[in-house]
Amino acid sequence: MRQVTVTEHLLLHQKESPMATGRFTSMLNELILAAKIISREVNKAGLVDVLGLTGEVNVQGEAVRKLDDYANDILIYRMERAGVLCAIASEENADVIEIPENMPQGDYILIFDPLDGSSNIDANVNVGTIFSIYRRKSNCKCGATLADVLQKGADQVAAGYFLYGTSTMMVYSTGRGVHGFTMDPSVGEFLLSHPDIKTPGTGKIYSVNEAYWIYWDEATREAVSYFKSTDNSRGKPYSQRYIGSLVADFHRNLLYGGIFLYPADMQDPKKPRGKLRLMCEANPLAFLIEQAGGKATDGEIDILQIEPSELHQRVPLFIGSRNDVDKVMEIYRKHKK
Ligand code: AHM
Ligand code: MG
Repeated sequence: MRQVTVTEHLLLHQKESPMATGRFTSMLNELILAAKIISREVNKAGLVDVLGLTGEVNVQGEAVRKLDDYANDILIYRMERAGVLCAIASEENADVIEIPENMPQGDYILIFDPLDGSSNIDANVNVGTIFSIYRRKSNCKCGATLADVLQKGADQVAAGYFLYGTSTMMVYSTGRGVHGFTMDPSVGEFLLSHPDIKTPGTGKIYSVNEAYWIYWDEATREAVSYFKSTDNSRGKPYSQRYIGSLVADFHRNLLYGGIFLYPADMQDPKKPRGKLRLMCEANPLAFLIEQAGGKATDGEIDILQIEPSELHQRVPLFIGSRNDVDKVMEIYRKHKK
């Protein structure tokens, strides 16, 4: 087998990087193992219904749980034992998860969305795990606090996602390009399949839940109209694609070029700042898109420059090909005047 595995890639590619420590590699390996377990369960998801195992207890006598809870539990269990973290934060947990006192601690902080798009699972639609890694800034050997976790996206040391789709993929960056790996199930390894991904400067796809048009402000409506009209830089409408799994919509647009929009739904009292979370969704994807030559903004400022004030804060998100994101920002600026 001559293909490059993730660990090999990390070691080769990051030789001069501070990330080339055994500790970072072992953290990533632990994350990969958790993702392989989640992938296995996601692949079995259809069988659960077919075989009628949806009762409280499955044939092994284990309780059948929702897959997003399962993914969350696996990630927490494995990662708190990795010996390199001082804190974990998950989309599914209200507060920062401390590393138990009897476990070895490190200075990395891991934030994740365990199963993004999980409402799509029963329809066999792609879902994924999104992750973001920081280093603790304070020197204290004590447990990390919320203040340690609330760092801006630009301070991430690595980010990525696992996509459970037609194949299982891992896409990650440590700030030296974006690299994609595809799982070869016959050997159980992620093999380098998409080295140094660059996203096109201008895309041909826009992805938004247009049903919320009624809730949008004029700037958002004008931005979406731009992508639908013939009066844009392409001289023809973009294609509209929306899966409803951020990680899958992002992955497709990363490869083909395009823009994903989840604006503030101004008129919807439930989503005045949109739906997506800064820390576990927007920041890691913004880190990746910038590394791939694209851009991410909340309409005004770069996502990576936003100082977080709470763990689960929501943020409007416009992310993708640089020229398309710039166009949205230009329209927003015009409307602010
Ligand atoms: P989730 O984290 O509860 O799965 O919600 C986030 C998901 C994203 O994956 C997706 O982009 C978005 O919700 C879709 O929301 P909507 O149905 O409002 O378009
Ligand atoms: Mg999500």
